[in-house]
Amino acid sequence: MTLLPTPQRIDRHDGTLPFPNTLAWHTGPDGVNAVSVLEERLNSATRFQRATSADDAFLRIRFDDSLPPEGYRLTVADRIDVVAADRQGAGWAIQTLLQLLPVQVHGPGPLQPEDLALPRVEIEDAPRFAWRGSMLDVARHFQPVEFVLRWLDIMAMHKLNVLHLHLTDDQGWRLPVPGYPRLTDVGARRPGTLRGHQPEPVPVRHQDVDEHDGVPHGGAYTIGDIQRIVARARQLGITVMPEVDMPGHMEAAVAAYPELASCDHVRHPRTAFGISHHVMNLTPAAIGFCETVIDTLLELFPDSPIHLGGDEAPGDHWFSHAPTKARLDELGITTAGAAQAWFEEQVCRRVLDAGRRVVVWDEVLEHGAPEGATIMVWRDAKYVREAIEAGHETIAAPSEHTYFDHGASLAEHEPLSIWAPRPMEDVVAYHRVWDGLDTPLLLGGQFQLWSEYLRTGDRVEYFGFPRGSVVAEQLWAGEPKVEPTAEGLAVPTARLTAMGVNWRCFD
Ligand code: TNX
Repeated sequence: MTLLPTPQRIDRHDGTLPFPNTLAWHTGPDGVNAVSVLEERLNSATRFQRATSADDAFLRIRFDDSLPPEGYRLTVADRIDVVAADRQGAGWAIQTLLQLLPVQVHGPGPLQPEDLALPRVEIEDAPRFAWRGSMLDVARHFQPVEFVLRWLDIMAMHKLNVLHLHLTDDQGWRLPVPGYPRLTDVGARRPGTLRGHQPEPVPVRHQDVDEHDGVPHGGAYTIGDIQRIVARARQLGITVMPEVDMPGHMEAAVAAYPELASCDHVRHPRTAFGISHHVMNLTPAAIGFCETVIDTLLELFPDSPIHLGGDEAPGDHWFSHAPTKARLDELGITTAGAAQAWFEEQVCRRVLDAGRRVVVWDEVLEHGAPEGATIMVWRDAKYVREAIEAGHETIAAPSEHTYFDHGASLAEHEPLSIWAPRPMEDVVAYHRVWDGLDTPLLLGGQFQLWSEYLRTGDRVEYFGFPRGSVVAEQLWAGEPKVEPTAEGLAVPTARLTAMGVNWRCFD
């Protein structure tokens, strides 16, 4: 039995506990979700029933707020006892319980009731980091709501608790915004996609490649879709953090509403990738648009942090776009860096004033990030320490360890992916990022699946796992405890197989 992530402490005792044909459970209102998750997985073998009293229950969940956040104690003796710090802790105890059962409980069933027997154990557990995320880029290639819901199940199995949904980019806008129907119509459909690989960025300043394959690509979520995602995530103990990238990576929005443009290049969402110079303008109307989008995010994603992007926004057009130039002159701003800093101040303030955490990419640090903004580091792990020294809460998502749009190998049978590979050695080394860093400002980290070259859900899974499992392990346990080899990960990958995940086999 390999539990992943590895719990803090596990004591095994002799013997097993068979499951009853009808499982009686007892808990308070905060434990009901956790029971429902267990029931979903086991109901092809066992009936679930609320017990009349705790004494009659086979499964009991109670709460003790002296445990560390998200922590739990799980005892399997003559019955199952869970003591959890909070709702999430109860959910993680259930995920651990599922991992103590045959791997087939992660599949669609049916299960033979007599196969359900638990080893007698006592487990005490809590995560090293409060932020354990994964990022899906549904902007470059759209994924239907069913895929996102399934992804949440895969995350929960790994005790990952933040789904970062990258909802908008140059290539497509997937977020419904009341009053702006063209965003999810014009802005959600591109006429084709770049053939082959994006040309090397340097020294070519202008990376537009207008030629494409002529195969239209599109899709957007409805408000109902978003509500389903948020509700399911909540049931599993996961927060969904939406990202709307601004003021760069906005060609799709500009295509939908040309008044947001800073140049006249954009006719439709971008068909190529790379860094676009066709950023949003900085007129009061454009800032007003961003504020409406932010208000929509605050409403559709209650209690969530809000990610406002801020990466890769070359501002050269701001000085050739007369209305933006006039506004910047008024403000006495003479450089693109200062202009972006001013922009970030406006938009981040909107989120902070609503009492929410606002997250931006590490480029924003360069010209002084707004006070109170959380920095998500991607370019290089060295910025983790820089962000912390500047007093910001920080999330470690460094490309060199956690960008899984880079293939696990560049062997010739592998699918085309973005530039350099990210082999397992680089993933296992992730925890060195926080070596000797003992500060509450480091919230945790996440792995990312940018989807320029990941066109289908199957591809996202292939690039995501098992490297994502190794990140989840480090964020929970603080370091990699399971051997990241075919043997070490045999059981965790068998669980992925049971779920039907298209994970990548070892070389
Ligand atoms: C950089 S990470 C980007 C993304 C790309 C990614 C590809 C970041 C904030 N910007 O737009 O998809 O590289 O690896």
